[in-house]
Amino acid sequence: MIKIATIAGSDASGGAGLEADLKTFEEYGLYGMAAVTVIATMDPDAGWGHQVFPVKEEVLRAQMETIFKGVGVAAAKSGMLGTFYAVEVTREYIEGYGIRNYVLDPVMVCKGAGEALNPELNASLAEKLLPLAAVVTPNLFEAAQLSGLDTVSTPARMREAARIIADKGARTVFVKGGAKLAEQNPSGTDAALDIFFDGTSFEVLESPLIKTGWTHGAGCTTAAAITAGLARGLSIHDAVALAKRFITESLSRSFPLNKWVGPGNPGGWRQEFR
Ligand code: PXL
Repeated sequence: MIKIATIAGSDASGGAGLEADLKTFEEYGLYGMAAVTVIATMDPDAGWGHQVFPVKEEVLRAQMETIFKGVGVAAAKSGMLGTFYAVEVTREYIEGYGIRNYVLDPVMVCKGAGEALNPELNASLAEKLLPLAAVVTPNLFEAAQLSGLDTVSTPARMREAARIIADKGARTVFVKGGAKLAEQNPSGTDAALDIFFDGTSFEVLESPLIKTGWTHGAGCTTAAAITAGLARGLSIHDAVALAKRFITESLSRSFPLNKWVGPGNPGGWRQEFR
């Protein structure tokens, strides 16, 4: 059995965070483990507003010992870290255990939460974790934050951001244009367009745009799928390309949880066989 880990927040609503990661790992036939960094909750009496409760450093470290020292992994990803010590602990274990298959999902906001959670925290994440990442998976907002560009809203800007982010140490960069790019560039957009940069050349990855409002957890699922592909021995490029197919399938079967939110459906493809 191939073992894999996520270092991420728990999303109590189940669609994003480590819940999305573990569901995705399962679909790839892997044994998934999780170190919880924060617990995110949503308030049904306050328009689904998010609250984030960090897990104590001591508790995070104990989980990391269990996973990295106690078991060992073929690959790992990080998602919402939420604190400076979570960034530092992640760096220590990924570096200390020589995890080459490390995917950095630079989670800075929850969808709908609006703005960067904490610019200094994002800077720390960039400094400490980008140099360890086999792949970093920013959306357009995160690509702007990581690159320092004002806005990233066109494929040309996505390329420019990817190059800057690679210069900061990431081995490869996967900038996700997705539905956001299509929304911002409404002329002739039936594609979800993402860009992969391997440090030398760019590749545009396109799939049919799934027109749904229910996209909660799409970023987590994409990064988890890339990590799972790496754990299974795919090249970074092939892991990214397969993850793009996986998220398209997942989103094509997304569904609402309530009036505010709906997740993708990583295991949905199996329903065809039930
Ligand atoms: O989708 C970003 C995200 C990541 N991680 C956790 C979350 C969210 C958004 O809600 O709750 C734990």
